[in-house]
Amino acid sequence: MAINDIFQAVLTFDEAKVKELTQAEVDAGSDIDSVLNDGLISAMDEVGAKFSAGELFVPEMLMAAQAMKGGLEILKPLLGSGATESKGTVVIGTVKGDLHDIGKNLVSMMMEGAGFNVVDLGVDVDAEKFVQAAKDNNAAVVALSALLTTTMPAMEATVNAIKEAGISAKTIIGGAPVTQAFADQINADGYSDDAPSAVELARKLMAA
Ligand code: B12
Repeated sequence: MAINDIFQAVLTFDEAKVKELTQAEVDAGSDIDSVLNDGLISAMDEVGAKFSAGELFVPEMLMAAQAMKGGLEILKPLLGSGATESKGTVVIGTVKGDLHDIGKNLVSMMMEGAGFNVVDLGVDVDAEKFVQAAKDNNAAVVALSALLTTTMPAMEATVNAIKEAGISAKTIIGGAPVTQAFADQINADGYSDDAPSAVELARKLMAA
């Protein structure tokens, strides 16, 4: 019941309530996996479904992600202690020369909401930094964002650098000017056009 209240609080973008209810579950010794999966993650899945159905838009998705993050911050210390298993590591960043980060942050938050360990490298990230971070963190997925047509070549350079370094992580790309055709052209492993479908893509690639 209380876990369903967490789910509802995320869907009503009530960060204070999400934090309060999550803390109460932790204090009561509830199963952390259940708080995470049935409360926070399933709420973000619902948000993703509503976004795809055109019932919610980017501002609401950001608010829900922010609320979910409030709960996640409380669970994080417990998650790292082996109380529950991470679903894999995603290294994410906006490529070199590009400073746009709103979409990237949204993808990052949804990935966290889905239970992945997310290493966010920020903006203006060069290929070497992606390669190093993928190695250091044993990444399952490397996610690249670009909002400028002029920085799309940096995506190609990064995908190539990752493959040349022999890193097995799957590369996924996105951002307003990016398309599936471009992903195919540069041999990226996947493309998606919004944050919820980026989560689905990461899940699919990790399962493969
Ligand atoms: C906000 C904004 C800015 C802000 C950025 C603030 C910030 N912190 O990000 C500021 C003002 C700084 C800015 C600067 C510039 N901008 Co600007 N900016 C925008 C704007 C209006 C919105 C972008 C945005 O945040 N959208 C909302 C998010 C949620 O959407 P999104 O990023 O597409 O992300 C979604 C998906 O694409 C996907 N996704 C995103 N990343 C990833 C990654 C993966 C792996 C996956 C799977 C999916 C995925 O999921 C996201 C969530 O659903 C766009 C216009 C537009 N409509 O896109 C122009 C736009 C991108 N900017 C543009 C330009 C030209 C610039 C400047 C060069 C302007 C200038 N002359 O200085 C500079 C460049 C600075 C730089 N070096 O990066 C042009 C680009 C044109 C082009 N063809 O390249 C645009 C298209 C505006 C235009 N119509 O001219 N900009």
